[in-house]
Amino acid sequence: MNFHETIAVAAEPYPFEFVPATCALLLIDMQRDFLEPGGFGEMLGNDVSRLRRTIEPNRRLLAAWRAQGLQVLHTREGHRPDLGCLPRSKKIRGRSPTTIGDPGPMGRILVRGELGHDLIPELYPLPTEAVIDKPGKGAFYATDLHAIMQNRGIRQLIVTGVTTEVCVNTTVREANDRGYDCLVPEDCVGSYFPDLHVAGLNMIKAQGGIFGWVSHSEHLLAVLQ
Ligand code: TIU
Repeated sequence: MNFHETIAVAAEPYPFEFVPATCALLLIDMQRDFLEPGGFGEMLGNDVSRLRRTIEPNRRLLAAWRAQGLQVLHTREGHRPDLGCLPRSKKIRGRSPTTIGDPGPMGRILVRGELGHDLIPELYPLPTEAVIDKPGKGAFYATDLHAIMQNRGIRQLIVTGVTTEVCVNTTVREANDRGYDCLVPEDCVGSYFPDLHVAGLNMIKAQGGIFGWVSHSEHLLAVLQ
């Protein structure tokens, strides 16, 4: 693979012009509390198997991506231990008896430094890969992701992770408004809600790719060699 050539990757609504040198793989919130049995997600009554099906495709894509020496970024949703970056609206929304910052099954829920907040071992970052701690759903809000991308010459993102219609969608929209091109491999993103997963992908690729492109990891693996 030539790092600087433009490679057409099969995608909807039309092929994605992949330039490896300027493209990063961005894994969104593959955290224990969202994915693992016994975590916060499951505690809220969600079926974590709907997210766990994304682990293996992400593992394969990440391995192929790393093997080519391409750039990788990870995000984690969570808050400072003092909860200074947790809006009251986010704390009380949902009226759950247990909310962000409270003791949960894997430490304080969505608090930085706690076990449940950490990334799952299957997709653990290498020391060279930036981990962006984000207080919101979008990876650009109140983070240095934009600066990191500018400093590293990143203009395209392959966005994977969870959940399709929440943090993945918000991040793709934020990236789009900043002038970045995003491709979402559908097997590498997941939602607790199948209908919202489909809707989330449709919203990205509708209207000629209004927010970006949707593809499958097999089309990326086919060119990562
Ligand atoms: N990462 C992410 O999507 N956080 C969420 O809160 N997702 C939900 O689906 N609630």
